[in-house]
Amino acid sequence: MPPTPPTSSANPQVKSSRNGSGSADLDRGIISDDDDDDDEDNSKEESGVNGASTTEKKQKKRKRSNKKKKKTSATQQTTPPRVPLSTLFASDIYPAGQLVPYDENTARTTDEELRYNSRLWDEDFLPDYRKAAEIHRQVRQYAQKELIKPGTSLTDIAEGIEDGVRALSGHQGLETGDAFHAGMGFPTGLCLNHVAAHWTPNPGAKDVILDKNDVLKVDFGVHVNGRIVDSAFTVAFEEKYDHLLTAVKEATNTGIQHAGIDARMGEIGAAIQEVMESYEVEIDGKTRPVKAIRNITGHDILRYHIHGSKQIPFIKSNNRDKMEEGEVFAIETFGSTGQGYLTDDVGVYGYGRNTDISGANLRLASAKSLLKTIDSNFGSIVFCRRYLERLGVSHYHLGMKNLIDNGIVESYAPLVDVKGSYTAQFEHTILLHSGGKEVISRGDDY
Ligand SMILES: [Co+2]
Repeated sequence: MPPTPPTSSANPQVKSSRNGSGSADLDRGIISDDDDDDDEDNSKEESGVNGASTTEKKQKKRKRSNKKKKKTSATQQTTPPRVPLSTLFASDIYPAGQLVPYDENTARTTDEELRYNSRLWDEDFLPDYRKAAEIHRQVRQYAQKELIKPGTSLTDIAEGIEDGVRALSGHQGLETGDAFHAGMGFPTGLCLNHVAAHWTPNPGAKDVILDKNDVLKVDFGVHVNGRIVDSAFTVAFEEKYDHLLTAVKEATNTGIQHAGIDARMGEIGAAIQEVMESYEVEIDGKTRPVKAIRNITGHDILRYHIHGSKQIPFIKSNNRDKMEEGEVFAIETFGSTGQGYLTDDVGVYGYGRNTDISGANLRLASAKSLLKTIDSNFGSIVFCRRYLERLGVSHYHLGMKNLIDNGIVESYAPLVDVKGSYTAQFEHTILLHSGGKEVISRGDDY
């Protein structure tokens, strides 16, 4: 999910909790260079590769989660995915993402044990992040195989993804405060063709049916204790879009490759743009260059906040901000056959609470009660109308308008290039360890 074009909601808040020693997580770290851990989850688990040296701390943790597990003996994920990850991974050890050492000159340590961790993270940081990423992989791979087909409605795809995420995270989010433990990190984005970002089905609107000529961007987030994994992919059924998808996938991987401690945003953007714009596509007899979209960016991710204040452009710029150890980034790129510039469309994607502004001065009763619902169920997590309605909230439009007018809630509009154009997106979340980066959302699909 990209930030909205004019740098909005600059409310970076607290950076994740930064107490505790970094080494407590080491025993969970799976030090391997495997690209795709997905297929090996169970075998790793059984052979104990990950759990060799367990600390006292972790044993305590296991006791807590074992209670749940004994109720079921399932060891395999179901279709549709409904088995909580805490059941599938009996010791609460989740697979690491793709681990990539930094270039020698930026490496802060040569100690393997310290390399894939950071003293800036608390002991739950990595396990929570790896769990969220595994939920993302399992749900998206189910969606790719079973859900995303021509003739399916976008509502069915969105709900299929969201039902999967909530089941695997073990939190339906229906009771007050439950969604803060784990669940959706932001509303499922399902954007067709010239719609690049920030579109999700709304209740009461005419449903949209996926067509075989469509280019669909699927962008969803999973969080565990506020650690948000933000990852997206693009699906097309017709061969004519292959170059567009390849250009964007390679551009995103280039961004990931250039990311690291002290890497500068403008330089990463330049590398992304060069790869992206080396492609052209022929669609229905017309050849068009692939343009890197220039007015949205990748971004850092803070705890419970999908957007921090750092931006990673897809184009060359003089942005000299640097990446730092311990930070989390959504590395995403968008390519387009259109103008490469996005504008707001009509409609609403979702809403985000501006946690800097209090609702103490609100006068309208419907706004006050809606804000209470928002603060007790979403906090700073971006949500959409479908999420309000599944909580039984209705007649919220007037109250919402009042919250928006007072700057307490921000609403997000769909972002579109020109009609008739096609846009594509790929996105991964990366963690900057002290001696290497972890592409936490990497899978064997992308
Ligand atoms: Co994003």
